[in-house]
Amino acid sequence: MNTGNARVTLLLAAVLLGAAGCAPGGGSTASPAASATSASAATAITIRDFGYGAPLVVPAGAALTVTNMDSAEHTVSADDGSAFDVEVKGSGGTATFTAPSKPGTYAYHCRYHPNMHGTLTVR
Ligand SMILES: [Cu+2]
Repeated sequence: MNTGNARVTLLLAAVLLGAAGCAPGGGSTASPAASATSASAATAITIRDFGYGAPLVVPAGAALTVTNMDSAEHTVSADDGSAFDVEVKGSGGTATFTAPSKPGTYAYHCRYHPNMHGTLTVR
């Protein structure tokens, strides 16, 4: 009888150890780095094929980076003429500007190509 009980105890211990060993492997699914990357991309404008891309929503006073993938030089110029106005050299050139501190929707254009239009929303 004593010997039998000892075998049962050993079996239980083995099962418990096995279950505990499995737990850490099943828990590693989250990847927080992905969300951090998309958050920083929200303050970037990429000009491509004479377009500014999707409308952008940024916090007031955010630092914005503009990258110009076209060969032509472009500008990011607020339609109101004063909120922001930067030139961006072509072929991967970059420029930075500060989003307005006053919340609102700011339409902008390219001074060289008046058919280019974009929208920046400040919250
Ligand atoms: Cu342009």
